[in-house]
Amino acid sequence: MKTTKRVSLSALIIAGAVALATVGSTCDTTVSTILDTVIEDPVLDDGYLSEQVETASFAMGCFWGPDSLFGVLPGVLRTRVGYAGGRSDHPTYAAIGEHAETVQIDFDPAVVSYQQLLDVFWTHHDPFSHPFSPQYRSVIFTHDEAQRQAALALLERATAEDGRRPTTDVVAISAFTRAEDDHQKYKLQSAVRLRGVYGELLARFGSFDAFVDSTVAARLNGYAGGAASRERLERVLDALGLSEASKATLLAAIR
Ligand code: MHO
Repeated sequence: MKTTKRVSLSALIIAGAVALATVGSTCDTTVSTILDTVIEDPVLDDGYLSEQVETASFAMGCFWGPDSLFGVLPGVLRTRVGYAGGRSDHPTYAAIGEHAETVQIDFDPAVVSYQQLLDVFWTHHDPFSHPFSPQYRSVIFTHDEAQRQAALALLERATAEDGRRPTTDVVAISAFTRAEDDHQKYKLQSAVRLRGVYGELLARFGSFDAFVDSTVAARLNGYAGGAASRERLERVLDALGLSEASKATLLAAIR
């Protein structure tokens, strides 16, 4: 009897530890918070030419979810995931060192502002958490002085409102090393039910790198990861230039 009790207690402890570890590195996301305010997406097809392109980089835990979260936003031109903020020269997933998993976003500031991206960053992770590994820490990597000021102002506001200081660092971006191919657009690449759609995009863009850099792939990776509603998918589906078969696959796979 005693033994049974002890076993179930340790089972509980293990289950708790696993649950905590999962929370700390969750690779999933939820619907992007600014989708209610930024609605029209002029950037849907890859022929869109923006007058300006700005780049933003955020670390906020496992990068698979953030890739979807930002990729689905109007005005986002391209996303890629990689490693930044550490000291080693050629980080890889297996030898990440002190680098943090980072999503990098090219966007048209006439459609979506840096401030809006910052808001999405802020509301989709816990900036007060102490991650169990530097790989999953919270960092705003800034690309210029205006971004730095916006990031510092956000931290100041958050500290004043919450009373605690966020663990988020603000660091000028230096090297960014793109992660291995199998981490790029992970939600789209790994969805068994979307195999056909992924294949169609690879064929359309002709190379894996062109696929990664494509706006349509960024959006579809967003829908595959649950970063926007099904209703929104229905609204934009015809603008993505997909075959009827791929459209049907998407509608069947994404709820
Ligand atoms: N716990 C996750 C981490 C992946 S991630 C890109 C997994 O291995 O499934 O850090």
